[in-house]
Amino acid sequence: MSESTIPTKKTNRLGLELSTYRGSKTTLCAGCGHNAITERIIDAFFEMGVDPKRVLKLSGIGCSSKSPAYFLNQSHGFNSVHGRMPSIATGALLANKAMLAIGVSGDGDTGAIGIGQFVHLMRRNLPLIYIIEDNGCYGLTKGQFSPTADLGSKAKNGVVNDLPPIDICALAIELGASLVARSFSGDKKQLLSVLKAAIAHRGTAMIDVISPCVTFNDHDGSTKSYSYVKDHDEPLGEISFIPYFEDVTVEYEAGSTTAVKLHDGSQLFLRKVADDYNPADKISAMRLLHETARRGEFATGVLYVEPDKDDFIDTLNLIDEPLAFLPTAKVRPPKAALDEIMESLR
Ligand SMILES: Cc1ncc(C[n+]2csc(CCOP(=O)(O)OP(=O)(O)O)c2C)c(N)n1
Ligand code: SF4
Ligand SMILES: [Mg+2]
Repeated sequence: MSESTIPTKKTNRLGLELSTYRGSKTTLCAGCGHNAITERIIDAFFEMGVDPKRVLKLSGIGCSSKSPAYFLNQSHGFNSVHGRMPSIATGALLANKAMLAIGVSGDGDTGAIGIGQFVHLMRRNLPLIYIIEDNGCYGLTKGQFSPTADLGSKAKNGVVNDLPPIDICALAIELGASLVARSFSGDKKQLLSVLKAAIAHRGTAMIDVISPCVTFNDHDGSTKSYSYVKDHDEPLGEISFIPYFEDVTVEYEAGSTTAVKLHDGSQLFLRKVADDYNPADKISAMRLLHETARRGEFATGVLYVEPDKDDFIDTLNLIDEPLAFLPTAKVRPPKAALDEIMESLR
């Protein structure tokens, strides 16, 4: 299992140790990409100094969906039904908009049984970090192809996948998610920066993390194996992230770096991105995804970001106080108020 790179006794800006951000011991296979993602989530929440009691962890069903048990064990959690995490997240955030919500799903949980809920989640831009631990197969049920498996990719038993994949990032960009990224569980530095940007963002941060399944999908002929992904990873540019609470002035060469100011004031710097790439432009992002996919490559990094887009909670124009804390007298209108509404409908 990939270990955290942070010395254990160090404390963050809340005075909390890294151990506060850990969860139960993993029960996933040794070497599973999902374990490395868990470690980066722990590091990201620790380094951003997020209060674990303010965090809500959600998931569906699958090996990936077990992951929230392995991080932030002081946070609230809801391991939901297969493919139905988006509606649980929507309800929870409507009830308490002060929570910072992180959902972990799988390529099967999202792209197969959950695709209907996923597309409406993306359209709504709910303020949620949505991570897909993408191994191109249903790991928990012994490695069948999932909808992100590439055409022509081979299963361990030699069966060839004869269906084209869904590009989850392209779908999320098209539908309205306001931060869309792809990363690789084996790229610690990039994944950590992407996760911190997602914590700083307000809106749906959809992160597709290629996460090899060592037990069922790590052989020759698989396009989601460690060796294939290492050889075909095309990072969009180097990413650095400066949180709002660190007053660091970064010097960068104009023209070679794109700077993005996120919702909480944190800054994201994308270095050495191609001149014609604009992460605020959907067409740039879609072109990149199509061109790299045609070459059999994975474009990784922050592909698209729209920091100021209204999220679902903003569009509902809710009162400031989270609904969950309102007294009954406020959430249950008296009979007279209901009668008045009924009368107005006559
Ligand atoms: C309603 C329902 N249908 C089918 C299943 C069986 N099932 C459990 S996990 C899973 C797929 C998981 O794949 P993925 O989301 O990619 O997660 P992974 O295990 O690969 O991380 C399936 C089909 C189920 N639990 N519930
Ligand atoms: S079966 Fe695959 S996805 Fe599931 S824990 Fe093992 S390596 Fe990970
Ligand atoms: Mg999977």
